[in-house]
Amino acid sequence: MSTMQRRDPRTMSIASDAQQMIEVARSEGIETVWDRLEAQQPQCGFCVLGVSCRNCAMGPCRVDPFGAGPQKGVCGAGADVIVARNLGRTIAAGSSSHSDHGRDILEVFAATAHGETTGYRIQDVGKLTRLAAELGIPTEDRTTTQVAVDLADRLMDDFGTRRASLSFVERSPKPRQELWDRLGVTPRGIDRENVEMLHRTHMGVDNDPVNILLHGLRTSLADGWGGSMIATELSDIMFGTPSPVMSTVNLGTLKPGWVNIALHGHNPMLSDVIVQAAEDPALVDRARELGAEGINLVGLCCTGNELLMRRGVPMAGNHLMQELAIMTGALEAMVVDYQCIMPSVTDVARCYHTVVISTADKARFPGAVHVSFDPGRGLEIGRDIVSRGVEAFANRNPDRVRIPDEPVEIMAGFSVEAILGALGGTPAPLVEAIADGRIRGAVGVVGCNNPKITQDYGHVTLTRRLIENDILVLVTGCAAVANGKAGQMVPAAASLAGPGLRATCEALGIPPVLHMGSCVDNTRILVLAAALADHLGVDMSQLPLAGAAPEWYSEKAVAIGAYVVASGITTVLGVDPPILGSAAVTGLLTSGLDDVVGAKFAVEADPEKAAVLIRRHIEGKRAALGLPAHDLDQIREPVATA
Ligand code: BF8
Ligand code: SF4
Repeated sequence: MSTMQRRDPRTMSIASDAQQMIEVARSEGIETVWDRLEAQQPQCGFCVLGVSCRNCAMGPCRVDPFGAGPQKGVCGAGADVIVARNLGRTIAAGSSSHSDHGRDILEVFAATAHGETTGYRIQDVGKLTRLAAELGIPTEDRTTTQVAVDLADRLMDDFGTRRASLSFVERSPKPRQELWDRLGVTPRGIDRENVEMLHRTHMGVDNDPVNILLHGLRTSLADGWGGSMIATELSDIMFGTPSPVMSTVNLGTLKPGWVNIALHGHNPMLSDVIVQAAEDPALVDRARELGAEGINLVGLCCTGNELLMRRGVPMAGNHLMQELAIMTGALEAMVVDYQCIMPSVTDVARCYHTVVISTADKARFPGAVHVSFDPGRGLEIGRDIVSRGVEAFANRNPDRVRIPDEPVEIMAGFSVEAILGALGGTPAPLVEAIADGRIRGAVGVVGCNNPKITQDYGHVTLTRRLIENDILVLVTGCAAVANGKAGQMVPAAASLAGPGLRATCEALGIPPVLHMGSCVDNTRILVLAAALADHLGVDMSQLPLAGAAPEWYSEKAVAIGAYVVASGITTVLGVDPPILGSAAVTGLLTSGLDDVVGAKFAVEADPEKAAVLIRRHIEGKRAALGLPAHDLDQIREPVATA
């Protein structure tokens, strides 16, 4: 029996649905992500520190961090250059993923504007008009179609090389724009910055680690104020701007007698038409004919967040739940688009009746059925996919159905529009609550699950400590799902918050932890921060704000962390980034950057300690703004009780 087999599931996840399903995986002999992490031990020490390089065929090379072995790669690159280049490429990969997702949405938006799609329409005409006006596109006496065509054209330009600065950069506070200009990091073209990063990190191009890292900031800004922001804004226009909605979360959202279809990945484009298709009476009748009570759609990962935010579709789980969801034996189909979908899902599905249906031509999964997405036949394809899920119900083995737990309630749908709406149309009440100290500040707790951290422990613990101390928490991605499962995202959870935050939440009927969406929707947090800064006439770096990614794993999370810091918001990571092999890069990111962009990274694996660090940071920012601030010495971790 491996150590993994002996390991207590409570050390693997704090979520009871996961713990139960880990036991099921063991009893059935099915491999999970935790088993594979164990099989990889010990992981390569050079890679952990970021000092290995395979950028060319003179290598691969590695630098000995202890000084005994080689200190340079074959080309002469030392640890600082290698670490900076690797980090630069990681940022480019993350930014590219978000931005290519944004481009896919933009292309469907453009095709919809030209009347070339089925199943899509412009749902939020008000937002379309506001956005067009913001970008200087004439709206008066023009049809929705004309405005949409111009908006699509304008945003297409943001991807290329024709502009000096991305459209949405102007949404950031003026002092921040000036700073970016001075530093030469104003993003120009979304694709351009990513391509330039790949160029700079080719052997023998940019050999100055600081110069590479500055371009890393520019690359990430092209994601945060570019590709991701386009994804969010156009998704709102096409699928509706989220407003508060109640739903449920965890594997208990799967229903025993129903056809269950999970929508997994990141892009709402196809999943939105699947939601429409699942209401088709002919498909519902067919499900009943096969003995099911109906068709139940659930979400996984960020496609799930998109559907939860806009349509209240229940959320089955976050990143580490994707294999376990299949093991319930109650999942007829897992429909995947792209990003964060483990290649292992088809292996697990092979042990059950679950059909994995891939839909993006750029993301194929051997072992899956591929239904190529074509927005021109959106509804037809949506029906085809749902129908495959319905037919799979006939193959279900009821004896293998094990759905753990009852679902937990969650409130989602906090777009910036919804938050400002709840505040009466202006950030003033929130600014006042922060100014008088009822709310100390706000923290974006975002990012993934990572099997190196007990699942959800980082998110839930950090969030709890922050709200207990009157800090409003804004969540996206898998962090949001973790908090939802823990019951921290319903209005009644205000009772968990400190007195000031509690009173504010009770007055507004909102939870102390606000679900702002998927990972591309971290841009909503940027927009909110910019609104607060503009209201106060300061830069974002002066606000009592912080970011945290307690359980991050993905390249996208690195891009997010970089643009959040480049925007002036200090960010705490719960998992070591592979940079520690370079003292220069580590020093710059965790200290030197503060003097450059007014924010920096910190790494703290223990969420109790991370909470202390963040509270001190927030009180420091309050004091600097002349707001009432707590004495930093009073901020300590709770003493552990045995
Ligand atoms: O984009 S939080 S594990 S699902 S990368 Fe992936 Fe991370 Fe989850 Fe959403 Ni974001
Ligand atoms: Fe080695 Fe330099 Fe090639 Fe990297 S770029 S693999 S350090 S020779």
